[in-house]
Amino acid sequence: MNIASAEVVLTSPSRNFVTLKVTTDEGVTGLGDATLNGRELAVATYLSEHVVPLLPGRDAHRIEDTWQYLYRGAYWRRGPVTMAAIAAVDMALWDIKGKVAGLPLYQLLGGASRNGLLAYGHASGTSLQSLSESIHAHLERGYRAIRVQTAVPGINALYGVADQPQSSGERYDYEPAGRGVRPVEEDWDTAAYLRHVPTVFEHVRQEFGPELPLLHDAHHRLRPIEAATLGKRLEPYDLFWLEDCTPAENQQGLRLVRQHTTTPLAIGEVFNTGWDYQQLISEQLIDYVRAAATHFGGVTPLRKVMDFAAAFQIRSGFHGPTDVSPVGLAAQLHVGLAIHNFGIQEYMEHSAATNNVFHQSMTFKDGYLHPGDNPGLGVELDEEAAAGFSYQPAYLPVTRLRDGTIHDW
Ligand code: GCO
Ligand code: MG
Repeated sequence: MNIASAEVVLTSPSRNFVTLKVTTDEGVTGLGDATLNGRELAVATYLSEHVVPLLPGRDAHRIEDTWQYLYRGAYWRRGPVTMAAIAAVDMALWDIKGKVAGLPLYQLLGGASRNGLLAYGHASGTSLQSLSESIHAHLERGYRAIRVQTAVPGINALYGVADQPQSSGERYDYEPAGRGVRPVEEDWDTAAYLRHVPTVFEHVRQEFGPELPLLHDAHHRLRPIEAATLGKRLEPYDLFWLEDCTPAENQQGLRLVRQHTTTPLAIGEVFNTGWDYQQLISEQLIDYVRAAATHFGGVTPLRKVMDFAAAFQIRSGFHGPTDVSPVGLAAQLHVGLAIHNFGIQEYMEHSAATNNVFHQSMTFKDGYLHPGDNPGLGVELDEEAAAGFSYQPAYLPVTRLRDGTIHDW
């Protein structure tokens, strides 16, 4: 069975998504997610100009060979644009293989290692009171693990923080990419943040008790010694993890953080290959792999990095924001269900408009996700609905310090 054609679909129901649809000469179709938040058109062009023309005539079953062909064949390796494009092809071929076999993808990866995937939701608030309301609303929706983000006194605008809608049951609707031709600018003050965050967790533990798994994302904003300080200050509140405590390009910086704190660390949503994890995993500098199938070259390398991590008792915590499309989310749910070293899955819930474009077999029940048992990935694209939403420029924010210096965010 050969690939007959491939097509890039751009749609923007409530945010932009780049999807690859591969069709075989037997009429089987597969979907892949290539969404790169804020740089969508670069991946769409990479795919349509440099990848789609290479696909017709290739054996649709040779997933590993096609992955290596696109990765090694380009000569220019790694990078988010390249790896998102390869990811889309890889996912689409796994989707096809599952459909041909009549099996959900997780069955092809070894079968289920558990009944469902523990998911964490995003609670946040501009005040401690609205944060509490947001946590309550998430618990009512069934979440059993919660990421906690709040506004910080002295910082005017902070990414990832919004109030929970008042009517309970309503979806927490914070879409981090702001539509517009330029990014919005936010501000940052590390000292204010380091002072404030422990008081937030003190409040949350007092109200919700010791058992609820709590997570926090520092979003690459700290230097290693500051990250170590935060990890230490948060130890009394027993976090499930502290995420992206420092930008991980400086991998040795994690040694310093590790020497000072036992707060578990999660890193890697911006990584795009297993090599980015080499030192962090082999030196056991992290506890959770944050990669997303979409930005990491697809199902094939995600499975490989988790097998590498397993040797060091490191678990998964795949990146599942709303800018990973339902196709990308499904891919990592199948991997998460199959691997032994699953840890937790991020889940932000796509908007109703997105769910009308991408029909998902995935379920969320009592705090657990399951990819469903439809053959392949279990996601169908409604192309007519997709065509109703054209691409709109949207960017992640830019952050500056008080004196105007650009900062990590
Ligand atoms: C998370 C993330 C996201 C990213 C976003 C970038 O932990 O979910 O940090 O909010 O910033 O996916 O596109
Ligand atoms: Mg994050």
